[in-house]
Amino acid sequence: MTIHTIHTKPIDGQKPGTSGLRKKTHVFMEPHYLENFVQSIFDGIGGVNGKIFVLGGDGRYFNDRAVQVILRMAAANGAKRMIVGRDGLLSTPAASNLIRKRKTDGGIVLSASHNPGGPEEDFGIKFNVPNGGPAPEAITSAIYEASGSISEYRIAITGDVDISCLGKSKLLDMEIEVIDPVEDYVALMEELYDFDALRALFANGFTMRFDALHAITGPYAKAIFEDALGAPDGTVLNAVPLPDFGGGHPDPNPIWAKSLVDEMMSGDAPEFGAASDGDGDRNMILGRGVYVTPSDSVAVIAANTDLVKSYKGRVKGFARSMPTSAALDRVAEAQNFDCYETPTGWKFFGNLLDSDRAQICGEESAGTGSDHVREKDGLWAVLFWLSILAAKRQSVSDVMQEHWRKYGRNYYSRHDYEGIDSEAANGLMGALTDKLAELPGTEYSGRKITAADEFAYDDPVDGSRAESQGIRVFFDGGGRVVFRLSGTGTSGATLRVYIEDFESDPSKHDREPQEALAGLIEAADSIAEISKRIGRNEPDIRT
Ligand code: G16
Repeated sequence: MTIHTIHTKPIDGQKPGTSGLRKKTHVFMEPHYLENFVQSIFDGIGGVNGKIFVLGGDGRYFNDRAVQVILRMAAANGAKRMIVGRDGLLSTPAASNLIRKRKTDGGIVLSASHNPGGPEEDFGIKFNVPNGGPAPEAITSAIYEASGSISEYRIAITGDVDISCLGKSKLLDMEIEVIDPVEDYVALMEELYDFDALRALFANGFTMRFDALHAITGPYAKAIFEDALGAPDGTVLNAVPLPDFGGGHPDPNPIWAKSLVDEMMSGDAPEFGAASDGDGDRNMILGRGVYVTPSDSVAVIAANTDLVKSYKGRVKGFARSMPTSAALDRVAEAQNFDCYETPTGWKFFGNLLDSDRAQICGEESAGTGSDHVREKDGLWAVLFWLSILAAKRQSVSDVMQEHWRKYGRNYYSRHDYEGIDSEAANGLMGALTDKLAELPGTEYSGRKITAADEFAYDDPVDGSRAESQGIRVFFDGGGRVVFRLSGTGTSGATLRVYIEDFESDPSKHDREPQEALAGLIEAADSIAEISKRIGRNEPDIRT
């Protein structure tokens, strides 16, 4: 076996976005593309000589090939050990857990999350740091810089490594340890939650559906809900991970998990429904006849931490991304806790969790999590909800009504305009930025604007500043509209418009969100000239 040093040239566009580098799969499969980026990760973190890493992905098309390349490159670059999920599989939260538990120097996670998979669809790769979380901006910038000056990469010339069986083997001097991708994660969940109480819930006939959308959480969900907690076979749907996720988008929202939503809205719906995404870090929560927005979900979790043994009495702070609704802030205020507002991207929670300033975090983009790992965690959120339902002995709908009665309701919706022309999208954001100063005091759809700004974040722990993180427009009465461009798409641009309004009167808590928000939706269109600038009258997705 020999080490080859391959001469290469920088490839444009290897700039990590909101969560790692995401491109069309065929782009990753072009000569040197993956290799250049992997070597840039290695160089950007100061080399891998003598270091230990976790490696795995969500099983999407090209996962198997990429794992082999990364193993051969890690060995050629002098890594000491790679801890790999069997068959190259690991959910994102499971990888985060392993990085922390095994005290490694970080990990490489292969996923494009909720984006579809397949030769014509998306692939992605991200580096997680030793705390288990996504690399912060300073590191992603160093990786990007390395990609801009790369002239060679090192790779071992050898056949494929067998990673289909548990155990240890060697590649050059590097040890490869193949582990069960599910085991450590299930053990962590058992530490956090009262599995006896959850078993009793199912033993009493509680009904649930979990849709794994043919993505990575299938085996994890089977092991937890059906094997460990005794839920009947068939509780977990679409449990077999497929390289193309069965042709769908592994995105747990009312569009891509429509059949689950339809079942939950039907007459004989189970009591609880949930879904997760491609790599297992996102979640969707449903009850019989009710969809819980991610912003409400994290608020309900935050309000009920004392119902879960591992959180009782030790939670003192929350964090949410800026576009997430202020429902979480209301819980924090009532409990006299801190609530941090960060830019979009789980990486911004890392310092807050590490410094124990926040213990529960959430994002409107279906991400909820805590300090148990440093990624958002879909199944963790589902188990938290199950624990709430088991303790309160209430339906999801009753939990929500009670929560809104106590804290008020933040009506919320996100409108996505996908695949739009990048120039038009940048033009829209630029024009909005230019008119920020003149917005306060003006009225749109009968609502007065009280403030408008471009969001920037100063990290209270390391003092770093993140600028240009989206435009916020505030209205009287607690209304808000936020505009930003997605950092996870792979074709054109995606404009996200986040609309929120506060209602304290319980007699008005039963409205349909699109209807409750109609005035602000109209205002958002006028302020940003959406239809005029991008030529669309309707968003592609409303969550
Ligand atoms: C990633 C990040 C999240 C972020 C989401 C949406 O999620 O980890 O923190 O909220 O993207 O980002 P954007 O609005 O820029 O598309 P995931 O699940 O895709 O890794």
